[in-house]
Amino acid sequence: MLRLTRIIVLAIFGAALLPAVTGYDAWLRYSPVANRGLPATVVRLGDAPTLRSAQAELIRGVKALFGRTLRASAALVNEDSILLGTVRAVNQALPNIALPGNLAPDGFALETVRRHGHKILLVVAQNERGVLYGAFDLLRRLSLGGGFPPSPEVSNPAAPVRWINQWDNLDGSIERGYAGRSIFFSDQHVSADLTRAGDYARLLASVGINGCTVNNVNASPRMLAPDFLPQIARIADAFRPWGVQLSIAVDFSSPQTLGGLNTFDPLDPHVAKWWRDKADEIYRLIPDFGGFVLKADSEGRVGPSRYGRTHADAANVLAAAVRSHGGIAMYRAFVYDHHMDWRNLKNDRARAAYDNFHPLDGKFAANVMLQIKYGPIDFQAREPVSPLFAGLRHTNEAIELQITQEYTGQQRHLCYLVPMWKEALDFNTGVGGENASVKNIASGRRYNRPLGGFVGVANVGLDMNWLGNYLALANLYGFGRLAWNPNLSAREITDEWTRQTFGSDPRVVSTINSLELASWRVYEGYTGPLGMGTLTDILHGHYGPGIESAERNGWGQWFRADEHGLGMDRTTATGTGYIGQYPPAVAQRYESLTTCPDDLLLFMHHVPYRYRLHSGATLVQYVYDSHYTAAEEAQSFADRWRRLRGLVDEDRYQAVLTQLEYQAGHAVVWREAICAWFLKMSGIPDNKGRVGHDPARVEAESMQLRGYQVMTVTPAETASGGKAIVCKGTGDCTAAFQFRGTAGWYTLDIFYYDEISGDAEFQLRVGDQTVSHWQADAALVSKVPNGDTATRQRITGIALRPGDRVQVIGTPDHGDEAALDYVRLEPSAAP
Ligand code: GCW
Repeated sequence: MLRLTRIIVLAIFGAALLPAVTGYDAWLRYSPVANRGLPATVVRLGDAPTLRSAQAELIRGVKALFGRTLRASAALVNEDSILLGTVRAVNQALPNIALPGNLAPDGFALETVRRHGHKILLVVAQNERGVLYGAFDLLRRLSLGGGFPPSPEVSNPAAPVRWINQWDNLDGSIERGYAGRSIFFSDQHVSADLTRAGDYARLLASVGINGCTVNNVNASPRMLAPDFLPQIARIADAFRPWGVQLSIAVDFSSPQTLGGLNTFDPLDPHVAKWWRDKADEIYRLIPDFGGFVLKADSEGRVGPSRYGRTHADAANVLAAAVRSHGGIAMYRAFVYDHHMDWRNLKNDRARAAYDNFHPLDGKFAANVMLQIKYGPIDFQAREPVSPLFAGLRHTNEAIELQITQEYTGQQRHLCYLVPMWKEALDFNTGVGGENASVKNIASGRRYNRPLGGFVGVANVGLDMNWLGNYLALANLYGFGRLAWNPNLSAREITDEWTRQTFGSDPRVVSTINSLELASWRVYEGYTGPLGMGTLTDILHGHYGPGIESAERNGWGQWFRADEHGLGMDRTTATGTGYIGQYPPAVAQRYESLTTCPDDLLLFMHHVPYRYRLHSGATLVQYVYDSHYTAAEEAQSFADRWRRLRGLVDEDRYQAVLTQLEYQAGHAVVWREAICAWFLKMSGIPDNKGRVGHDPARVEAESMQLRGYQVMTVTPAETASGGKAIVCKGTGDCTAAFQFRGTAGWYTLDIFYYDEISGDAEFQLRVGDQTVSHWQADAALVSKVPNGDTATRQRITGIALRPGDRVQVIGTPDHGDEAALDYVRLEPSAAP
């Protein structure tokens, strides 16, 4: 609600009223730093839109950083200057200067040369887009307190394809988007105002991203409609100054549904012609169009199987249509059967990508790329790398990473994914040779492929800070940096991002860096550790705990728990044989319990609850411990952030604090759900006595209720004791109890449910005094009390005396029934 008000206020009053700091400029804030003695003029050799952007961006950045306005020139001047140009243009202008010979497309060099006694700081690149990247690189150095490098430096991208996918629908919604509506579409049209699209392209260009697919891979055929393409062309126009090539996801049945043909068989010549004509039509409108992205035969999408054709047939017909224009066909390897029989212990969704695509290696055209999710399931908090990376030699590959935090806390939880991506990228696939890492395969280096790349599903939205969470923007930044150079370390990337985004105060930098870097493992620790899957509700929001939703259905995200143990047996000896899809070196490590890493244990093996991990703990005790430790760490995030008060501007300080406090509460919800479930399933108690035993808790259903009714929550483990209370009418309801502890200061944690339907209100009263009042107005993904909506309100510094009457008063609103689970009272030090 708050967000919405803000957007409306901004829309009405325009940019002039922007608060001093929003996330809008993300890491491109250019906060003032000490001047590094730059010359006064910036010369641009040429007229290309990206060159113009490079010059304008340098002027903008330097003005913000140093408070001076560089003079813009379109021709060489006789004074010290910054010179922007391609190798060709610079060679012409300065014929006697030797330029670096090893520049790849989009790569750039920074080099100082002399001309008539003047110093020229060269930003030179193989193509114009590279010059823009060089300008951003220079600005990054300046923002971080550095200067123009003293000796020549060359920077080439790891791979030619560095793309973003947006899962935007034409009605303006975004599949798995957590930051508001689409910046591209509304109401079946391209939005009239595309300022945000241009500003997004600027952010992308600043980290070297050169392509963006603007619509959902679950694509609408309307994308290709003749009246729609000119609208799409407007987005391409907004991208072009930033060198971001537009591409679109297509519906494979388009030749029939849109084109009126009686088939969409990829081998039918009429179909092939339809795609060719369509591509020609697109290129007339968008000469730098990037190509097509296709999700076929997956999750209900139609595909070549309809006609008994292969994925190669499908990919190649699209590729042929765009080939003469220099476009590519990105074919998603996320193909699996979501109606699989769970009773068959040999069935395994993880096998699908390899089983489907490995036999087709070598059958794809030269301008096809297979876009492969990093893991074999679906962006879980922990997965092994997909065996398909090693399973292809004669096919162009791209690795698909997910910036939008679908399964990793949906930007409400801090979960910084760069460390996870680094693990995947650095993983040695076991194919042999020096370049056997996933990053070298995906970038095309291992097998000298013509194409290779990185695709990040970002799903930014109209929210002022793009991803709806200040700290989550590090994922977008980090994706771009890794796509450019996957050899950067997570620490380097984080440090760059933090300092550009929050300034260089060492306390701020070290706190934010360490929160970011710890966050993925913490998230994993309170959700589903040991490779068991995230344990979220996979049938609905993919957000809160929903453990059994993964079992006994066709989706194949099974972890196969029973009263004896859990885990998917994927061994070749007794299991699904998935492990055999890896090259022998890797397969052997996973196949044996002795060498399989604990982090992936349950992904690879089925083991009993009392199985001992390498760490020495039993499986079930590890699950308990991991959840308690990680939930405490999540709480420590909020506590550590609090120490930055006054060091970070108030707006961002408060917004991040609110988010981290919410996360700490939800981490407890996760802990409680998973631990209760494991206790019930295994019957093995926690050896530290915590699980199922919390004397500090007063259950709502045991309070004196006025108006409130007791309900059974599903799944049971998402409410303490399986029950909550709801207020069904329109008036207030009250739940009260008498405090019986010792007199002193207390922290009260109120666990309630914040349903999406309305904005219920709560009051906490002690005696006759209202000590806290809050609204349940977060847009959480469910309408009922469950793991998605369970929320904690922490109220500190309350003095209680024996006999005090403590009351929670709930006011329902539009179907949000002010549901309450329990109140926890924890003695605290005097505030
Ligand atoms: O992760 C799953 C998502 C779907 C998505 C699909 C995919 C766009 O839950 O929403 O569809 O992956 O990647 O195609």
